[in-house]
Order: sequence, then structure tokens, then C-alpha cells
Amino acid sequence: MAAPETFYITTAISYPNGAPHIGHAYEAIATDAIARFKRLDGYDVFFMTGVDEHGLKMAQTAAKEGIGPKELSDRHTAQFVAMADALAISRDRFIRTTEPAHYVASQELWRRMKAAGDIFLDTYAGWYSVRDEAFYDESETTLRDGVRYGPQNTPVEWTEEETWFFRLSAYQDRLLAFYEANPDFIGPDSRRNEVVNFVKGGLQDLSISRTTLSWGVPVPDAPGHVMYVWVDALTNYLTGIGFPDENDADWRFWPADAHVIGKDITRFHAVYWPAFLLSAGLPTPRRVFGHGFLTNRGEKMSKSLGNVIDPVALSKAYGTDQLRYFLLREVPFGQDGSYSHEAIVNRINADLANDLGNLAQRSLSMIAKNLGGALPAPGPLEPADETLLAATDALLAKARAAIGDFAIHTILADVWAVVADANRYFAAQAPWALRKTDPARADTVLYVTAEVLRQVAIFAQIATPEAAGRLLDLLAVPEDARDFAALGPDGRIAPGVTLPEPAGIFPRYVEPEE
Ligand code: ME8
Repeated sequence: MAAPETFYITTAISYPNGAPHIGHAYEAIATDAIARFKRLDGYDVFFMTGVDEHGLKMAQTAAKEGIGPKELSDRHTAQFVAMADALAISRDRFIRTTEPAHYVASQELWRRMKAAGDIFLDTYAGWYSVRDEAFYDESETTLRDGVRYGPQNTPVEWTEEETWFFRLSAYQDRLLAFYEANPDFIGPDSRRNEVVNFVKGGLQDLSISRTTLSWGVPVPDAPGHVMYVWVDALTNYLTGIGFPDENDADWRFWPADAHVIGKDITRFHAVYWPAFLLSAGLPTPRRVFGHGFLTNRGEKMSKSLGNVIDPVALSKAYGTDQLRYFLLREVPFGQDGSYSHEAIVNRINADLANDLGNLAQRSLSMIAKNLGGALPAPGPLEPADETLLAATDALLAKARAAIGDFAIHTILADVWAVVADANRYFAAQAPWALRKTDPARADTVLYVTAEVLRQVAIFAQIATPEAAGRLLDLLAVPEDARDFAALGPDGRIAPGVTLPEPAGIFPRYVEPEE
């Protein structure tokens, strides 16, 4: 048998200059769902997330709090790890950019870009946004009430110092040719046009070191210089799989299949990153996907507005699976989305508790009560049975097509459309009435329902891993028959097995007492 195909997927690495917020949670959950999908579909997956510890923003926040940047990072990194645990993020590696291996990797990438003739010393004079950790051309800035802002509405300040530069201007044509040859490199399509237009507008050489800051990776052979934070940050994707040791077992995962990031950092990933890699003679990632932003009832979240949401508190209030399902199902992946208490309660009670939870509870308790828990064998199938099974068996092909665009919301919508079909089928067939008039037919209806639940639960593992696992337990599906290879007619649930005592999988959300 051929070795399974590799699939390397990453989130952005977050700045641990504060506690994680719902935007960080959203990115981790979406990337996790894609990683779980690929694992279930037989890929050899490596999924990495982590923190971006260097840079001016970290140094300035630490100074304000009167502590060192490493201490600031340690404190908040622990919160990012706790968030990953609380949200069932199935990462293979959580990377920190202060790891010694990351210094080695960043310095090696630098040396290769320098050897290619792309790094030179000059004086930088221009606008810098600490909040974005980004340099902007004056034409991208605007002056309001005496304060100058960058394109993402963060204040910029004038900086002038001797720094090392990356010859980005030399990559304009190569990047345009690269986008042309790799039409899927940037997703969704709307972001692709933005990037192409930005590159067509002309690229300035990029300042890639600082002397006014010591919190960073030292530039090789250049005392007093640390790397511009984005150079070391992007390199994390190489460090995590063993670079520069090309004999490292994990190096087989390069190039990455997908960097999942927020739309605000598309430029770094879709312009700078491929240029650095082309310069260093390394293969480029296959895809950069810029997801949308989450807002609180349409309002941008900010510490000053006091509407920053703690994702760990949310997962405790609603349940981890419930929060994951809501974010994945509600927000078309790639678009902006909004969070509200009403919207999440509605999804929990309608899709999870009513549609899937009740169907499982009603059908499984009939098997328990009427048949002593033994899964009945089906009799001859009628058209209604065949139609429902055909719709269920068709899900895998649709899901595979959708995952190509990372359309997780579409996959869940398709799976839950089958749940709705199954509910209509169950109500129309009325197995509780058939039990008295035609018990063999009641058995067939219960068997078909259990088989649909089996396949639905296998898919639901990407969004609601814990509850889906419990549903598969209730259906006595063996551990080694829970992946996509077990979907479809060849994996049909085996009649005769004794099912465990049924229990609820998705409780209704009830408002806590004041
Ligand atoms: O940008 N909704 O770190 P970060 C959705 N360290 N996503 C959001 C969001 C929101 N409201 N706010 C932020 C950085 N994000 C860099 C990345 S990668 C080599 C270095 C996303 O902590 C944001 O777009 O500011 C990014 O993908 C991630 O959260 C981390 O943001």
C-alpha cells in the first residue's frame, strides 16, 4: 500500500501580548475542523498552531506592565495553550518563537536569502504601525486630527534607522507569474484580487531588521540588529517541521498545504512569505486562506469597548462542541461573521438538541425499550428508505468537493440537511405506530435511522468531536470504523449488536437563573 498523502496545515501564530479572544478561537477551531476532516479522510496530517513572541508590540506591552517581554509571553502563552485544550484543538505541535530551534531556523533562512544576493544594508525612513507590526507607504496612510493612520486604522509613527533590507522589488514579476501559475494559492478569490493589485502597484524593498529593539532573533553576523518580527514569525512554519534539518522525519510535510490566517495579514503571507521562500530556494506553500473577522453583534471587539469575549468562558457556558458547531456552521468560511448570545442559543437548540439530539434519543430509546437494545435487521427496503440512504451515501463526495475550498459551513449544512430529511422520514414512517401494525417494517425504519445516524456522527466528528464520539459509542461503532473509509454502503451498521443504554448527547440550552 502506498504511504498516505501528507497534509500540513497551520494557523497564524498569535501575539501573546494579552489573553486570547474569540477571533483567535475561531481561527483555531476552523483549522482544527479541516485537520480533523483530512485525518478522517486518510491523510497523514500535521497541524500546527502557536505564539509569535517577538517584536515591538510585545516589548512595548511588557514595558507598560513593568515586566520583561518573556515574562509577558509566558503568562499569555499559558492562556493560549489552555484555550487550545478547552476547545479540543487537535494540534500536533504548539510552537513558540523563543524556542532555540526557531532561532536556528530563522538565521538559516536569513543566510540563504543573503547568499542569494537579496539582503543589503541601507537607511530606512518611513511609517511604521506597532499594532500591525507593519511598514506602510505614505500613500497608504491618512492624517486625521493630527494623527496619521495606516490602512487598518492603526496609528503609524515615523521611523528612521539603518537596517537590513530584503530586495522585494526584484520579486514583483516573479510573484505575479507565481500567482498566475498557482491560481489556488490565495483564497478566497476576493483576497486574491487585492493581493494581485497590490503587487501590480509596485513593491518597495522591505526593511527586515531593527537596531532600536533587542527583543528578537539576532541577525547573523550583524551585531546590534534583530530581525523584523515578521521575518522570524513566518519562519515558524519551517521550524515546526524540522528546518533546516532536511533529514528530520517531519520535513516531509513541506511545503505546507494551507496557512489559515485572518484577512488582515494576507499581505505578509501572500506577498512577503513566497518572496522569502523563492529567494531561499525553498518550495512555496500550496495555499494561503484568509478567513473573515468575527464581531460582537456587528461591533468590532476592543479592550476599550469592553466587549472582548473570553473563548474559554464561552466554551464553559455553552459547551465546547456547541461553540465549535456554532462558529463553523454560522459563518461562511472566508466571510466576516457576528456573534451573539441569541444566535448561538438558536443553533444549539435547533440544530443540535432538536434535530440531531432528539432523533438519536427517540430512535435509540425505541430500540432499547422494544427490542432489548438489539439493533434490528432491515427487511426489504422501500423507496423512502432508499432515498434517505442515497442522500446519506452521497455526502462524502459533496464534502470532499467542499473541503477543497475549505467550505466547512457547506459540509455541515449538507450533513444537517440529511438530519432534517431523516427527521421527516422518521415522522412520516411513524415506527411507534408500525410497532403494533407491522413490526418488521418498524424494524426496517429503526435500522435505516440508525445507519443514517452512524454516517452523520462520523461527519460530525469534525465539528463536535466529543458528542459525535458519544453518539458513535451509543451506536456501538468500533473505534477503527469511525473514519471516512467506513462511510457509504460498504460500512453499513451491523444488525444484531446490542447497543448500550441510550443517553442524551446534546442537551437544550436553558438560561441560567439570574
Ligand atoms: O497577526 N476575528 O497575531 P494576532 C477573526 N502574530 N480573526 C481574528 C480576529 C477577529 N476579530 N482578530 C485577530 C498576528 N484574528 C501575527 C501573526 S503569523 C506568521 C503571525 C486573527 O494575535 C488574525 O487575523 O494579532 C490572525 O490570523 C490571528 O487571529 C492572530 O492574530
